[in-house]
Amino acid sequence: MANISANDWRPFTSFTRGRLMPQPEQISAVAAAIDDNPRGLIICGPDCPDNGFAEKVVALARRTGYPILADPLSNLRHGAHVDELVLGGYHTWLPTLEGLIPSLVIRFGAVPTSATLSTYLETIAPENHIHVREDGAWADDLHLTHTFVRCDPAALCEALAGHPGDMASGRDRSWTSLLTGIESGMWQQMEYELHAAPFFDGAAAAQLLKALPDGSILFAGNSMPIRHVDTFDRPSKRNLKFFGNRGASGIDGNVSTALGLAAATGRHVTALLGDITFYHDMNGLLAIRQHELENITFIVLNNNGGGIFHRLPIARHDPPFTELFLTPHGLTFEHAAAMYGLHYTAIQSGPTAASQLAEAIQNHARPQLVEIMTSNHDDYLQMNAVFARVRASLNAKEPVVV
Ligand SMILES: Cc1ncc(C[n+]2csc(CCOP(=O)(O)OP(=O)(O)O)c2C)c(N)n1
Repeated sequence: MANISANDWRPFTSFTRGRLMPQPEQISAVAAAIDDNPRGLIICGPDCPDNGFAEKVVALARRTGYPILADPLSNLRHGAHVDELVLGGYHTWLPTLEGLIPSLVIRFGAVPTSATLSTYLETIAPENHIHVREDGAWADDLHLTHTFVRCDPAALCEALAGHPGDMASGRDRSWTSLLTGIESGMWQQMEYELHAAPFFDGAAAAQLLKALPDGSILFAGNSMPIRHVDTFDRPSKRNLKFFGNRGASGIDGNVSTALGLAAATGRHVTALLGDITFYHDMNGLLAIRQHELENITFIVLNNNGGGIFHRLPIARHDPPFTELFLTPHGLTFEHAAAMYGLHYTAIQSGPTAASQLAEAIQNHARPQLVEIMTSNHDDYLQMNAVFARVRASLNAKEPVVV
């Protein structure tokens, strides 16, 4: 253990926590479930542990042939551990999987970001649903869990990956290759569709994800940014860490959280935020001067309101939709950038927007604010159109075979 008292400063009270190691009977129970279920799925939600878990859960996936659906906030989508079993495109392709059902789901972490994934799980209600968490916190609002295993997930995965049982021999290779095939076909098609579509918020997120500097951190704000990241972030071997405030307090404090990450880690942080989220916590920008932060880039998708609300039934009732839900403000943030000492770039939607964004991320002085002017309604329409086209193409290429 580190010599806590040798630090220059220390908290009033220090806490240390040991690991809750899996017991032999816990390991054998999960191993037996794997033995009995050749068609399985591993789901890693937000807040998976950062103690070697990524490598160990991938080893378990290789051993069992169970693909991993990795939430962007699980921090499994990027890193040296990533291989073809780490899937990130499921929000788009899951609805095309009609008729194919895994009989075992092993879940780690908190409730996944993707509503499509939740709907899928609710619809198929897998016969065996195991949830593993060390802190014991319930994170299954659908109440599908049959077995809750309370222990260190990394230690459990390690024990299972090296288990002497029969786990590998019964695996359903056609299930594994079906999912990995749909995943790679989906990304190919998505690339094509984004290229063909006019620029919109989702396309900005996709462009940003490709341009993130290696070794950096992305903070994805609540509302649509984290959902766009979930949709457009393709797993890779790049060294990236993602953070978000899901389940904390909505759009509160997102600017401050991103700045806290920059101050605490010293790594470059890119914060992708909606305009209302940015505006709501704009006072937090003072921390840039107070802590002399240079390692921060804010990318604000200024679609003039809360675009997420187009996805709710209230959108069909205007008034009061525009005034009370969408809340357009007509502001731009150039003066706020000047006030808090941020380098400022404005990008208008259009054919050159994607390249301007890539340029701004790579080349401009920091701290900086890049404001992208988009339309909340166009984002809604384009997202629906892109989903429909990609899913139609997957259905056409991948006839559903059980
Ligand atoms: C503190 C707080 N107040 C209100 C809300 C309700 N709320 C959810 S999303 C949202 C609008 C966010 O708009 P924006 O940041 O522009 O993102 P977009 O929806 O356009 O992606 C609001 C007000 C919330 N989540 N948290």
